Amino acid sequence: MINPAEFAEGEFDASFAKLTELSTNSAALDEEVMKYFAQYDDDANASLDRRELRGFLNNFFSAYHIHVPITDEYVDGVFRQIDINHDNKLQPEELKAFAKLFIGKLVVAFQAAAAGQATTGGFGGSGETGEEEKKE
Ligand SMILES: [Ca+2]
Ligand SMILES: [Ca+2]
Repeated sequence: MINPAEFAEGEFDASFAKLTELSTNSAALDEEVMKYFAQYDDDANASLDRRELRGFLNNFFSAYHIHVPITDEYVDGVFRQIDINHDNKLQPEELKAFAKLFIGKLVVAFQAAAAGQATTGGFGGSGETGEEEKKE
């Protein structure tokens, strides 16, 4: 999922360091999430819909060279995972809560990549091997 060889020189370490910092500093993570939130909330209604979430995922995954095909099913799976109160919109608080879990997984994936191991993902949604992730 994460291949250090695809990163420019120093980029992998910089990304890894940034993610590690965000995973241990929740104030910094909240701030980062809000920055993204404002950026991708196109219609400025203080919530993200599926289209806006897709824009965010596209950008974020390419920034970190994360190879997950962002299909409609994937976006929908991630969306439903984040939408805790099931109002079909993503509020900043929901995205913050999700970001904490997500960053934790990313750090693990980066650690594995740094150690030269392949990981089998588990980034939520229904992509990849995520089929057995709790489904109701
Ligand atoms: Ca919106
Ligand atoms: Ca919601």
